[in-house]
Amino acid sequence: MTHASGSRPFSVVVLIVATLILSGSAVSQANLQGQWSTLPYPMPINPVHAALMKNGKVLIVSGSGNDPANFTNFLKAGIWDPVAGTITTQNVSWDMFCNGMVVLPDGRPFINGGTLQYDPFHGESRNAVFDPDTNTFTNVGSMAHGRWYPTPTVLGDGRVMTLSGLTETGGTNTTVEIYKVETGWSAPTPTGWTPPLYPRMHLLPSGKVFYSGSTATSRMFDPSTGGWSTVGTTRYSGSRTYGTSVLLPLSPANNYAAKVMIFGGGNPSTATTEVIDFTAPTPAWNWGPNMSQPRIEMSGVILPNGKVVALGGSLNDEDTSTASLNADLFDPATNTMSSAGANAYARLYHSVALLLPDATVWFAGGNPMRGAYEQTMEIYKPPYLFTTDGSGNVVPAIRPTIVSAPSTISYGNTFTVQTDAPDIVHAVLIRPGSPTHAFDQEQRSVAMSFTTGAGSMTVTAPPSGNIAPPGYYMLFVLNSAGVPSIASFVQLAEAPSAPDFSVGATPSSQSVIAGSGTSYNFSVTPSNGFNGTVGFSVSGLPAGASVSFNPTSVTASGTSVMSVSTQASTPTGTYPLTITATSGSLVHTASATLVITGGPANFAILVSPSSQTIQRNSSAKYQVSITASNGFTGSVQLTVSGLPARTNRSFSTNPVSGSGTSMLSIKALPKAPTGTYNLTITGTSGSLVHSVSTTLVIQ
Ligand SMILES: [Cu+2]
Repeated sequence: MTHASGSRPFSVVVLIVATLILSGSAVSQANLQGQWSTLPYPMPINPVHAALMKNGKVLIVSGSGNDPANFTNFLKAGIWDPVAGTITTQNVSWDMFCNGMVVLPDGRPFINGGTLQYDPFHGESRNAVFDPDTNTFTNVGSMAHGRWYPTPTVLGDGRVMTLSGLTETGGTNTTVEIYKVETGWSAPTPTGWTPPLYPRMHLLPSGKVFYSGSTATSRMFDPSTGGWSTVGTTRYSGSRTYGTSVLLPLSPANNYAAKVMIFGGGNPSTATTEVIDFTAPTPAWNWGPNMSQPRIEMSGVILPNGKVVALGGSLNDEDTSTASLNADLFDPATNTMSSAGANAYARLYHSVALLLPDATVWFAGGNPMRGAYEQTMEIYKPPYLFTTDGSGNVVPAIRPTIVSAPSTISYGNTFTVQTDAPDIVHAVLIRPGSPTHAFDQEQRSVAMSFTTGAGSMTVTAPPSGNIAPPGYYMLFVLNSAGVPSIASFVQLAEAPSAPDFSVGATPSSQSVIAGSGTSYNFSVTPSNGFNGTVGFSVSGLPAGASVSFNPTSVTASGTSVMSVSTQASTPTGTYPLTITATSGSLVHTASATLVITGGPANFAILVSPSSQTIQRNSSAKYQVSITASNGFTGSVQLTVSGLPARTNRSFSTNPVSGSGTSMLSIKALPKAPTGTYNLTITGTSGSLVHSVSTTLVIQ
């Protein structure tokens, strides 16, 4: 009993010590090199192509999967959910094996070309988009010619250029075509040179697209002209066949200085790397640090902290016995390589690697022999996911959490990110990867500047599409220990246009005689969903003129009639009118011209009083007024009619020139007949004749 009771504590102690040693040897390096593990479930189709989508799931495109036996009846794609640990597969309607895949700004993977026939391989001209919301493929417009092994590249304006690939008759496609979702494919533009298959292309902040290999001569494409130029020659003398190429992380801290790094390649392969710096007056390739092993059919994955994992491949192409299982971690800040541990399975031709939203790296596939592929999948947890506790034991690092982030951000604008961490030092967008054949056609890292407040950050989005093409990105924040959050997906797009309206007046000019009226139509045209109420005012009217609007306001869209009235006294002239339309803080103006003309020269005649009563043998006096208008200066001859007998009449002034008055005197003689007489006083000036009436009563 005592013996037994004494031995039990001993065995427990041994077990604990053994566990510590085991865990120590397994993870003591994890905070320095990271940690590799193998997923407990296989990949059921050959993962030749993979793209991380906006929902965090990975689209796997296999097509015939490098097996001609599958070509007629077994064309597959799949969706891997890394969080749920599930893989679903579906059929595809044509062979997307050997396509080029990028993700459109709207989040749909775009499958460019594929396999039209095996042995010899001919290229598909078809293209399809995959909708991650419905998990369906839809064909879109075909290219002018086929492409087998093309490289598509998303440009700064969201268009997709494609280069290379074998045509439907098996030759190399030596044209560039550019796809726009709204309008389809451009006409092909000849390159003037023959690119290799799966050329390695990077959109630079300049808006130009850099071709980094596999050949020793590098080139630049200018999408604005369609022209090509040579840029430099690699120090490695051969072709870096199935090496890889990475646009190193961009940052506002150095004004988005661009460097491209190329790794490995060749057969037998090289462990060398080279870097080209586009801020140099004459960019040229310079050696970078060597990897720990040579690699052909390798992968390179950008991590949220800016480091690059170089992994997989082999010394000799498609030779698993020379597989390079040691992974390397390149640090651009120090220009050094360090160990990223070692993965377990040979990953050669048709292997793929992706940064996942949880900041781990997925490594899958490998297909050096037709009809078989590596079904295991491995996960690499980089060193930033580990730390040491107070006793020096390696333990998982506490990760910062993005509590909230907007789903959409726009170029150059700020946005708010809430975190639970007080010590965020880095915020970065990483474009989800889309690797195939040793090159990721999509991955891109763009750091962002930010300010911090209590629990929140105000982050400034990248300034332009050439720095970060439109589309979905993983947003990571990193704390002061370099530990990344799990990513939030954000869509980067042009800022939506604010609702607004425009105005116009028709006709642009109206002419009116002083004293009469005219009108204009004043229209309100909405844009971007404007539905406000617009009121009107006008300035620039001459004296005596007035306007009214009918209706007095317009909501969203419509026309108001602007009526202008004038008086005879309104001065003639040309008047520029400014019509102002106001809806809240939105103010727009339109111009119109009002021309006021005089009518023909004329005069008016008045008499006062309208009636006089006199006795016989006495006189009445009437004042006759002549008023000139529109510059009348003529002589007005005055006459009077309607007088009875035995009366005399006289005008004090006759004729009257222009405006003036004349006194009409009427004398009733002693025997003048009594009665009431209507008198008509007439003024005559040439053809202008105007009359006025008054009354004379003789008693
Ligand atoms: Cu292939």
